[in-house]
Amino acid sequence: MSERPQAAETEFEPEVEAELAELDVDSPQVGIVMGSKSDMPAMEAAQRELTDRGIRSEVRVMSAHREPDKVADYARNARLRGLRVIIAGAGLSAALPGVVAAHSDLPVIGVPLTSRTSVAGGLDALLSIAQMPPGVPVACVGVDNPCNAAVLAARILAA
Ligand code: RP5
Repeated sequence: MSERPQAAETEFEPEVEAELAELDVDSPQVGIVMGSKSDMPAMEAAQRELTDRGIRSEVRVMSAHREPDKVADYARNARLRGLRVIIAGAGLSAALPGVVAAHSDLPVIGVPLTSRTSVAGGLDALLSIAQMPPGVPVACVGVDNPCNAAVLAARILAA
């Protein structure tokens, strides 16, 4: 019977190992994305909450409708880059959290936001985020409540 070949363990020079360890230590654990710059004043609260809890995060603006390829690339690479949870805030027909969840198996927390032209006080975004089809889950916090998304992300990381 032939022996199955063993996967070779990758060994790096000590300096490279140290650099890799440092990269790992500094890399963000939570990605905070939002559909527009106009969402920034609201979504900054999520980063503040994570920072207060000692959780590293990164913030990016990308629209599921205006920049679909950028969103797909970000979501597909998120796990490889070391992210463990993604918080996605959007207003109006808020497709961003769902599209991120379609391209990544990381937990996605959606934040429905009100914006200048929201209808029914943000109900448009709330339903767009919460009403995902079976098999593509997005956790959904309350309208304009990015803080709760950060608290939930912290709980997921600690679970
Ligand atoms: C959504 O449309 C964004 O998330 C934002 O909440 C809303 C309005 O965007 P802007 O017209 O201000 O860029 O996609």
